[in-house]
Amino acid sequence: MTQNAADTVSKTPLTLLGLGAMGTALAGAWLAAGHPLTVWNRTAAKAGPLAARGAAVAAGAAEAVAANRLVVVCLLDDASIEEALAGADLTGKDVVNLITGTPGTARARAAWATARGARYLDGGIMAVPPMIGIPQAGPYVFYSGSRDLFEEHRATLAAPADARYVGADAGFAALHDVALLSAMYGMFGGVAHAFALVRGESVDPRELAPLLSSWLTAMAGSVAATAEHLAAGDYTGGVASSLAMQVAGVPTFLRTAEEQGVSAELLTPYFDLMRRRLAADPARHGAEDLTGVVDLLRG
Ligand code: FVH
Repeated sequence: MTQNAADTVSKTPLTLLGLGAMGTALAGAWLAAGHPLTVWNRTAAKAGPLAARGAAVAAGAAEAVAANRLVVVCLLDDASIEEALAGADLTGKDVVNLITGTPGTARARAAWATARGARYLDGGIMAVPPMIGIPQAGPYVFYSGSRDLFEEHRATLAAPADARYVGADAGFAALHDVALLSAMYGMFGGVAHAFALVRGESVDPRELAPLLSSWLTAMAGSVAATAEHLAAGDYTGGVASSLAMQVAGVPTFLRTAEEQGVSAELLTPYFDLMRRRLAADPARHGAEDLTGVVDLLRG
């Protein structure tokens, strides 16, 4: 991903709006890869270290947008885009929006940019700032929207993190991003419950940690099994742990939480869904795995 600054002449120049934690990391990666870079940030002082590394610093967002055709936006949220770009001329620009937002927000922002004469690509960053520019850390960004924009700027976009195009619907990058992050928060919830169970006992959390990590890694295989079941429309193939067996075990989890003085509030919504699925048709659903919960969530 990183290349010598000597390559600068052949590299696409670009503008980056927003120098928070993520914007600063992105800027560093583009500079390291030799891209001429113009930056703007509401709090101007944050641009100082990047200026010292060769970035041009614009006095305002409109000036920064005017500097280059490719304009990457990494501000806090959609409202900050509205505010920052209110006076900018987007005619003929290629706007890449990297804020974390909803699919609906992305689609609306795509329509907004298109109406102002720009091509639009939305991005969902699957990385935290220290991973940016470090390929071995596995950073990548989901992109959706204008395929022409993506193909034209693919190499530039891939300098900080691998670039993965997921469709012409501008909302799809956000959809993929939020889907993955939602699963992550479910995992965080389970981990918090596990640590709460052992807290106060003579169990060192540092000894539980590797056990938790390896168990969660082993259980990650269930993701592919769920996908296969959803694709097949049959949730009973190759089931090792039936819904009936797992629902029978629910009281054990609830009683253990009670014995340990731990609130089960992170687990009970999921257990309730498991029970509802089983109750709807015990004979049929009892032989399934947990995939049926997906159907209940869709309503
Ligand atoms: N950091 C992370 O771990 C995650 C990783 C995944 C992607 N997210 C999203 O990336 C967007 C930017 O995140 P960030 O980490 O850079 O966020 P901050 O460090 O808080 O910086 C926010 C920047 O936005 C500027 N800003 C805020 N409001 C306005 C406004 N009304 N007008 C103009 N600029 C605004 C702020 O400027 P300043 O406070 O320095 O003046 C920062 O440049 C975000 O969508 C994450 O969800 C990050």
